[in-house]
Amino acid sequence: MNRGLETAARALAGARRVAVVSGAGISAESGVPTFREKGGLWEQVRIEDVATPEALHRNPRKVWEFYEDRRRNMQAVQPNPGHHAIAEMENVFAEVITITQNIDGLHQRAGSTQVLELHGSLWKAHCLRACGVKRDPFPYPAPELPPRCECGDILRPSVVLFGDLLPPGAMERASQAAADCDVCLVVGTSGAVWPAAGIPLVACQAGRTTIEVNPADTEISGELDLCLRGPAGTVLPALLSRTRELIS
Ligand code: BV8
Ligand code: ZN
Repeated sequence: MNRGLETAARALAGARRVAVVSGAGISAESGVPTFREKGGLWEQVRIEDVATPEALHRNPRKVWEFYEDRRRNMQAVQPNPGHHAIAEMENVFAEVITITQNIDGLHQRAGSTQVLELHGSLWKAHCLRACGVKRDPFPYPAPELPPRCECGDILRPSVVLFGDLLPPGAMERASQAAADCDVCLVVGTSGAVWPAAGIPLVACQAGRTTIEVNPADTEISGELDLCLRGPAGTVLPALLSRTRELIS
């Protein structure tokens, strides 16, 4: 047994409340590309061209093509054992809050019910002019690109672009969950994007046990208590099964 995993399982065995902070890495084994690794999304397109409010106003069709491509690719994608292990944790602990930077919806499809989508969702859209129209769900495929709003303007993806504010209250709820948890699991995130990257640090400052699950070092590894170096799809099921052995 990996010593780090045993220590992590012992911490979880004594926990009532778990806060999970996840990033693109948890969806990697489902075949969803990450952003900043070799061959990642930001090597294929420039953030300035497809993932900022300025890009959306300058060339909404180009932004929609980027997001509609990702919605298309998601049609063949399933949650992986990492997502399922997190969903299963809701049956083991009194409270599990899954705070995700991902917009793919895979945590919910795996069965997680307490999911906080910090960066929005590929499956929602709302009026660019903010006439109040929200489309939830906004199913794939979009009827046209960019899709029309009833008010005559266009719809935008309900995704937090670089330079957008996070959804109102999202950071407060996420920070509260990190401060109140017994254990904070940080899975598949490089810790590069703010303010999401600061959430695990709230758990650290509150003296909670923080456990990173990632094959590689990240920008926040040095702040965390335990780093389990491996893919989420292998580490999380092993961690959950060892924790259950210790609890029973
Ligand atoms: C904002 C939606 C107020 C779009 C995304 C300081 C404070 C506040 C803001 C800033 C700041 N400094 C800079 C900023 C601006 C900016 C920012 O953080 N820029 C970064 C790049 C420096 N932040 C913002 O604009 C935020 N808005 O703060 O508003 C404001 C406004 C204006 C000016 C100032 C303040 C909004 C940020 C949200 C942007 N939208 N996503 C989309 O998805 O298309 S962010 C995007 O990056 C995704 O959400 C993604 O999830 C997220 C983080 O990336 P990761 O998930 O970590 O993915 P990454 O590829 O980086 O890493 C993958 C990891 O997985 C790796 O570690 C790898 O080792 C690991 N891995 C791989 N395989 C596996 C694995 N792990 C486990 N298992 C495996 N099998
Ligand atoms: Zn409208």
